[in-house]
Amino acid sequence: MGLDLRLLRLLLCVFLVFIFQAVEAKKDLKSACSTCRQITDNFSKGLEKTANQNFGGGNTAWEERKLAKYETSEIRLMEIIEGLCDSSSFECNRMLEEHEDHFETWWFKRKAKNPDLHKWFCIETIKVCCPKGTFGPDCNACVGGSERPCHGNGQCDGDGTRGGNGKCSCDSGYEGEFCLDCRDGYFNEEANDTFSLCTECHLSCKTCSGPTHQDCDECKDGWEEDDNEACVDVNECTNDATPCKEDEHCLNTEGSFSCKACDKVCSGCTGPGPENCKACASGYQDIEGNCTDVDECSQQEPVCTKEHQECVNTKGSFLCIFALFDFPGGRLGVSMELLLLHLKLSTV
Ligand SMILES: *[C@@H]1O[C@H](CO)[C@@H](O)[C@H](O)[C@H]1NC(C)=O
Ligand SMILES: *[C@@H]1O[C@H](CO)[C@@H](O)[C@H](O)[C@H]1NC(C)=O
Ligand SMILES: *[C@@H]1O[C@H](CO)[C@@H](O)[C@H](O)[C@H]1NC(C)=O
Ligand SMILES: [Ca+2]
Repeated sequence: MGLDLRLLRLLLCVFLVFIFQAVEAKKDLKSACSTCRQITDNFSKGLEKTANQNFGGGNTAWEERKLAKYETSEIRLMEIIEGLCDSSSFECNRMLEEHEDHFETWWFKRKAKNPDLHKWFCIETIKVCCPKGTFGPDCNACVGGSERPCHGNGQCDGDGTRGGNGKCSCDSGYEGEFCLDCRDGYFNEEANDTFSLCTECHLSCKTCSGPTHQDCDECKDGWEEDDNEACVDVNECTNDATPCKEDEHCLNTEGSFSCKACDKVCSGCTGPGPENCKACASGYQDIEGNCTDVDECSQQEPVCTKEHQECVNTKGSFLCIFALFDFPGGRLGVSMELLLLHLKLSTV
């Protein structure tokens, strides 16, 4: 029993490692192709950069006679190769080192017949890439065919590389193995066996068969069908049971609603500002429909009762402060006013 179990575990481990390596290898094949493409792209850039160049130095005439023309010279090739890889790009330098002789072969022997370096080098010679629209070790056609992979509505996994599985990941709005179906929230504007155009529904529809709010099959949350079977906004704010908290008022929006804080003079409100209070917050009183600050300091009953205390009215409240400003020369009225000013600035 114990031995069987151990064997089973070992097999499982081997299996997992195998799978892991397979996955890694597939990823490697994709990135190898992308490295190769960068190299050949940089080769084209190098060709452009050196297009109008000559042999350096003053003795050009002599050198031109002595050596091959610069255009097809080894010197030009070396100059181009030097600029292919960034020194920090490990993958690039490794690939270049491994295959540098291929560049010489192409430069001196194959260029005329195979002017497309990417095709000759990456696809046909070192076999890390595939032609566009194909994928995998044998460059098989992507799902939907190599002409229009995924019927033009998605990305074929591994497209143009020796990796991937050729399956589609569809663009937004499309779904299905072939990216011909429309996702919820989109409708088919045009379709045949090989072509599909999905367009977004009206924002009120969850699903639809056309572009307007009358073409919805089902309304989105926050919308409801009216008498004409069109989806219209639900006004959440007319409901008796308001969806907002007590110190908030409800604001209806298209497809939704929001809750906004009441003005600070209100205790509950039906809208913004001090004019929509249901009742006044404490420290405020209703004066002809407006919630107005109560001046506690001018009430008959004094609110600050300790010795040397002065009452200072604030919006919605009041303060009792010690006013010990009795100097030998008398009270400092100016200082008191400054103090009040300061208090107002910091409490309003
Ligand atoms: C291609 O050349 C550019 C500029 O010389 C460089 O920044 C880039 O890293 C090169 N590509 C690679 C893969 O090294
Ligand atoms: C499908 O529709 C597209 C776009 O209208 C058209 O180009 C294509 O020829 C059609 N294919 C078939 C098989 O009808
Ligand atoms: C209520 O307050 C507003 C803003 O301060 C003011 O314009 C309005 O005249 C006031 N209404 C009454 C009835 O006092
Ligand atoms: Ca609404």
